Amino acid sequence: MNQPGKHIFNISYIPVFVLLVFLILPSLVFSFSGCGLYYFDDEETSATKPDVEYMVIEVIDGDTLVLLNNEHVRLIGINTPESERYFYGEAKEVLKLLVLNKNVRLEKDVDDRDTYGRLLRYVYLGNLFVNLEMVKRGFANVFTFPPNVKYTDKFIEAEREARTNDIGLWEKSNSSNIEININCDAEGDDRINLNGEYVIFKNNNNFDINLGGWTVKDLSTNIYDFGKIIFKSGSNLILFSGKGSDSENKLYWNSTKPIWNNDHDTLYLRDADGLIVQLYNY
Ligand SMILES: [Ca+2]
Ligand SMILES: [Ca+2]
Ligand SMILES: [Ca+2]
Repeated sequence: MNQPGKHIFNISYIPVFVLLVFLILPSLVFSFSGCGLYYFDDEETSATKPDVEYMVIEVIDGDTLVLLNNEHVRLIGINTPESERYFYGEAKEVLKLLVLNKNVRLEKDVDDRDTYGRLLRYVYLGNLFVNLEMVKRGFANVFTFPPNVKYTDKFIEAEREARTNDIGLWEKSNSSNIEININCDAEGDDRINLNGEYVIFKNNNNFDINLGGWTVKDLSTNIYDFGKIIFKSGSNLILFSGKGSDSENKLYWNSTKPIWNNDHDTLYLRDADGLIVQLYNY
């Protein structure tokens, strides 16, 4: 039974077997499937395969969650308020209600992960498209992460509807009569001439406003907090993007980079309760 010769014979075939299983078979799958890239991609993202459900064990904020396998997932195409901002808590609660302790499916666009190592995904609960639902309910605004733009049109349409209905983030302030003009393209290089970028606000309300707690935000995540200054009825106020010392009618963002994109951007002006005063699109 234990003939040494046979034993040696068997061992000598192990490398051939290994070669067959680990090199030849996968390459056959690779070439017959006709989607070699997808094959490798799937290996990379073994944490999230299409049509597999993943349990959500934690919701970090309105657009980030954690799976049972400890992967952090950033919901793409949308953005919800950061902590200590209005509607941060509400947005987080809504996402919790939707997905916490439930099984979700994930869909990738172009990029697999962001620079923080989070998976960039569209999230589905059954047939419910969660990213879109957050926008529909007015707790997220559209935020594209190029080249991940597969559903941008859907998100824009949903945001338009939420805005029209004044829900969530789009609830309107009583002091909405503020006129806005933006000089988005500074003379020369915007990155050098930061104060060549500015916004002019005009208070067309027939009352003065204490701007304490008011904010200006762009389409990205830049936010400016107004101090407790009085914005007189009928007067103008200029907000420059760069550095400087505030005076009665001139305020400085003190940003180190340009705020107002030259091609297109959106300015959200919110009052101390976080309600929308004015939304300026260009
Ligand atoms: Ca310029
Ligand atoms: Ca600019
Ligand atoms: Ca911007």
